[in-house]
Amino acid sequence: MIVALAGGVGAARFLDGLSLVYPPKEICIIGNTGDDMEMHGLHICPDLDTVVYTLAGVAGRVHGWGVEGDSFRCLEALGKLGAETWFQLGDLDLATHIHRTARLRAGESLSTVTAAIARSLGVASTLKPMSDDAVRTIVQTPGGPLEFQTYFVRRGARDEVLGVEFQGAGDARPAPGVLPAIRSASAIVFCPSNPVISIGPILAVPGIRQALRRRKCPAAGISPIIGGRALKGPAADMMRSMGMEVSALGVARLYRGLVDLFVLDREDKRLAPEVEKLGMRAVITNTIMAGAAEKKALARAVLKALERA
Ligand code: FO1
Repeated sequence: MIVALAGGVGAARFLDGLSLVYPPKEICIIGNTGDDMEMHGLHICPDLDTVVYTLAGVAGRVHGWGVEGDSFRCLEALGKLGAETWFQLGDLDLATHIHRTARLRAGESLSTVTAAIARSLGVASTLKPMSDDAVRTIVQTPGGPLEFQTYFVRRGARDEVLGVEFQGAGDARPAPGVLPAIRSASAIVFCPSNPVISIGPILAVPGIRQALRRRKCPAAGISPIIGGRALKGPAADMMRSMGMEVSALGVARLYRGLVDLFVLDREDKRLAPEVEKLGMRAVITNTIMAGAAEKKALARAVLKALERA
């Protein structure tokens, strides 16, 4: 079983490619829930949903999140009622949030509900939230603390980031099956996700970082930063604001001791010697997933490198 640590869109694209070249049933995805939120009384899990929709083949094509071709009539109606509309929740997407919220309120755990939603949409891989307990990514800015989606979507990631806190992480327990999956994995992959706010919350859940450090199988990290830029999301701005080097090397430093291989784009091949000094083998390949062919090629390159590790 390959265990993949995943954030949102970048991870989902990689996992889509991986599922095309590796048996999906043999993939266990541990998803970030730090950017979950409550809105309109609903429990929204953007990263888990992005992974599910992508693997189910229904994700929005332009942004990578939400449901392709979704309409926004409910949101329009909510706006007329004076409710907040800055977070684009489509009508079909809302069905997921309504269903999840109802089941959580009835007492089911987030991992049970997540598995059921993934199964209902035809996803063959196992998808687990990092924890069933609430962990919330809080971004510290000069104007005060902001919930992640407020920082990212509502305020357009324009605030300086002084720090990031994963509220509740200290008391959170890994979701059932997360630690056993890591312990019995044949390989571990850190998907090309934001290392600070997508992978960071997963590593902050007590026990997960330790289990990864004690792994008995090879682990690979994939850089979401190419040529000093993030293809998607606020990773580059956040890393810069927090005084980290905005480069694949900066990401590799965050994964020191947790991975044996680090995959970086051809554009960054000059960083390979520095990456290797961190005690991980640098694997250079094209990491831009423009289409199915590139996604599959990246997944194959990662699998090949893991086999050799
Ligand atoms: N991202 C945006 O930039 N704007 C949105 O309005 C938005 C809505 C949204 C709805 C459902 C969902 O699952 C994801 C959504 N995202 C939106 C993406 C999300 O904010 C981020 O990409 C992740 O949280 C970071 O991984």
